[in-house]
Amino acid sequence: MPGTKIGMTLAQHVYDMQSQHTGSTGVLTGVLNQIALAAKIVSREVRKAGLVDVLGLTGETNVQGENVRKLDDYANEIFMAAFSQLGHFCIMASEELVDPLAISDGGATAEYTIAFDPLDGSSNIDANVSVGTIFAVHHRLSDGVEGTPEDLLQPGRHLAAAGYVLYGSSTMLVLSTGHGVYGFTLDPSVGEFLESHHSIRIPEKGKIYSCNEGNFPYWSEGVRSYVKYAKAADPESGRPYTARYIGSMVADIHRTLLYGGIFMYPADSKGPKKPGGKLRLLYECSPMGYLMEQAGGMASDGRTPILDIQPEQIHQRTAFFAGSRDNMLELHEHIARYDPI
Ligand code: FDP
Repeated sequence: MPGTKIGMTLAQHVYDMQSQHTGSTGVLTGVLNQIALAAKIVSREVRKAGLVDVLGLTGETNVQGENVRKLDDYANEIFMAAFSQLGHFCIMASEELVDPLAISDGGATAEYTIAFDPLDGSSNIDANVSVGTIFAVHHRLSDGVEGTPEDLLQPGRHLAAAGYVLYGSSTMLVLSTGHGVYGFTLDPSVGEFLESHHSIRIPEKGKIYSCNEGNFPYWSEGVRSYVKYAKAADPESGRPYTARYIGSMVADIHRTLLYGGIFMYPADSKGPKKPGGKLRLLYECSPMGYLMEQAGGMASDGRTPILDIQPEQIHQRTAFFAGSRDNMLELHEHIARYDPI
């Protein structure tokens, strides 16, 4: 009917992007369909978490007499099952697995690797705060039947695709295949992710700083100096900035992408176990850094672009800063001035 518009589905978007930019359409479309399917299943469970008693009760039995599991275990199982099928991936790494899992089903023709955090921010879930899934897809390097850890240990600069699913007031999948950042909202009535955010661009400068300021005494001089600057009154330059911190990375990054500003999880001297920061390079910072750059923003560890860091371990942690270009440059200035190398 003339004038009637129906949304662009995620599958159609990936197909179009691939045919426009690479001339080949099949495999990455299949990969992202698989991610979307798993996201829909996890979204369904997240939505009924409070009702069916799946919150934080590993090993217990619910009223139906079924075994109940923590939602992050469940999400991990669903995404692993999705990634094992179809023969696209030769190896996967999950926040929930100590070691990567090599996959032989696709043999030498499995083109991709995937690193993911199945349910990031899960410490928030019992309070009904938004959580998310983060994923990072690389082309494989090896050519054997199974992938190797080296296939996973690639810098973010080489990503083939990355994104996150935010289980918030609606479920959204935000994605880049290297040609901008696009957002898709799940329409539960038709069971499809429909394009809702066309070519997301982060504002060049934002007024929000986002960090766990309870760690202030444990940060470096440069980071402390920047946070003092962010909240100092200087109406001419639009300060003080506003503070917002959800404590759930996917939700904080999503807000930062849309509204601008800066998200920070600096290294701190609080826990000797995590001297380099809390967040994980491979399946948290690298994919989020990729989205930031693709949206016109920046992401770094305070000096080096996150996408240029060569990962050495699967669960490696890093300091992480991401956001609007101007805010990131301000931060870098403070770090360069006050923190000796
Ligand atoms: P969580 O521990 O709840 O899983 O990556 C872990 C993460 O959440 C991020 O989602 C979040 O940004 C950060 O940790 C919050 O850490 P703090 O509680 O130390 O602020």
